[in-house]
Amino acid sequence: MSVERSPLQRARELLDLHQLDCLLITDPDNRFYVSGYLADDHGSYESSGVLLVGKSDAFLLTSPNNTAWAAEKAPDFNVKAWTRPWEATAAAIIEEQGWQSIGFEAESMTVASRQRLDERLDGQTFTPIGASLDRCRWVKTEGEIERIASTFEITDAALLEVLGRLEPAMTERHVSKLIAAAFLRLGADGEAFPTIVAAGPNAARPHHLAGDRPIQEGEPVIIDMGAKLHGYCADLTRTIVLGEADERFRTIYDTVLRAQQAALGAVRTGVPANEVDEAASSVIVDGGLGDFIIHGVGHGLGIRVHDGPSVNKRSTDPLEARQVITIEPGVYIPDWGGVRIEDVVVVQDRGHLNLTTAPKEHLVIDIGGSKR
Ligand SMILES: [Mn+2]
Repeated sequence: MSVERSPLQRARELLDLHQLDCLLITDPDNRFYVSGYLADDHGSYESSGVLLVGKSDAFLLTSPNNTAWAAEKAPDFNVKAWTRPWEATAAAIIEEQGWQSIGFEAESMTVASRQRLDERLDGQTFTPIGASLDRCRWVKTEGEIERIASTFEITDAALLEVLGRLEPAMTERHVSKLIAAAFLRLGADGEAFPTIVAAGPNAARPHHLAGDRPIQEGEPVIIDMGAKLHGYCADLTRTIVLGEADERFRTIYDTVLRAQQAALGAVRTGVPANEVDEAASSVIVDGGLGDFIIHGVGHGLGIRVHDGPSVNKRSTDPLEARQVITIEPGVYIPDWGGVRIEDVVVVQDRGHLNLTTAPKEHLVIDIGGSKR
């Protein structure tokens, strides 16, 4: 039986690795990951909390309004109400604990925060820890995998529900709003990102924002959606056609689907991520569509919808067990549209566990009575 290390234990391992006395955690996603305290931050100028993690003591600093809530969510932390600015409270704790070498997150610590700490401290060294804490998030605990799986139950059910209600001439935005409403009805906290509904030529842009275009029969429609629940994201893409799909769509769809199956088949512990990308892209290249690949096959997913590891031709890092990654090959043809098919899998020693259950074969939606 393997003993799973908690996020807090993993954060503490970084103290030894970087020879630090404490970590000052300012990134909101890492704060949630390490402490369990999930709160909305309104921007780098208005944090909802920061962590100070030492070898034996760990502190969560937050506004006096939030301390009771934070203490409930972060039982391993000594929760302290901050006095503004929070750097004054952080500096006082650092002094009190006698911490000399402090690791910080350069991506989220503002220059102003850094200066305010400097003004209040004397002689301590501050060392950026790079992405080392972000990287801890790449490999999930069993509890995290369960939470991600529940976001997929909602996401997959919402897709099926909305596909059953699609009609020609509905706008992209209308469909996007139906999906958001279905998420809430099914118990999600909200959307992990604004749902992409890209019809016809708009489907040639991977991150098209749902707009006013009415969906027309026979054109490709990319729907990219994900519920958010308890701080974790889902990410699901399907490409559908309302009414009848023509030969061109069927050929392209079939190629992308075979590419996805090849990539899924390549996933397992120890395989360099770029080999998974290559498994998909070689199928697309063989199908004569190589010029229309514009992104890597996948990315990590969890607290952030786009997280590590990247799964593209530049990422040579071997996949690790319990990483959660998307497998989403796509082709994008200007003026015509595109096809993308996305599932999310847990990397396992002998393959993968697919968290996505939404169908992906024959996604041509019969429009029944409304079809002329
Ligand atoms: Mn994705």
